Amino acid sequence: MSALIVIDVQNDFCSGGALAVPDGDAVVAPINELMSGFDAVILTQDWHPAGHSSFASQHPGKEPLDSIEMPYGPQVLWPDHCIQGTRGAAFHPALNLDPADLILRKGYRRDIDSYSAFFENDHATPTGLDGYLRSRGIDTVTLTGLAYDFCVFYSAIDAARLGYDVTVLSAATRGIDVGGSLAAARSAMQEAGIELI
Ligand code: VGL
Ligand code: ZN
Repeated sequence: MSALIVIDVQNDFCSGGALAVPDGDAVVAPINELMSGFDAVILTQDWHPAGHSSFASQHPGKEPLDSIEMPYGPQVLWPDHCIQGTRGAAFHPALNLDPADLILRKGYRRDIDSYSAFFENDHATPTGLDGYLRSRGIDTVTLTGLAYDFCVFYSAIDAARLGYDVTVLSAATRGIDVGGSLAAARSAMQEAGIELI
């Protein structure tokens, strides 16, 4: 059984958004096309409370894209984005939501970020997605969405670690590229046995 996992196709990651991924809007059309070809369609939604600890605005003297040490490890700081209930946190208006079986929110705890759809950034606190997929008999996942080198990347690595057969559809993702993160993500995924198409 297969699932299409669509990561964070939200206004704040698209053109005009608070954390716009270059050419982010381009993922919407191919994702809409793909949705009918899977046993399950799952959308994730980055969903932060105002004042989230991943926001540079919460750390005096820090700028977006600076990195800091959090109790759970290193954390890149971001502009305020995807605040719960705001237009920026809403899905891209052209994304087809109707085929979605599950919409999974993440990053909703103030003190910890969650790039991966499977675990928060301590790499230990589960989001519940693994249990959902397993109980539906899903063993094969295809990842799309934003951003290639953050939430798509961490989701793909965790999925592979959890034993899923993982494909990342590059044509349906776009990246941010902070300090070589795009190339690093690509090689780490290759090493983890993830199929990159
Ligand atoms: C993301 C940075 C911060 C993502 C989410 O969806 O890749 N990146 N929050
Ligand atoms: Zn975020």
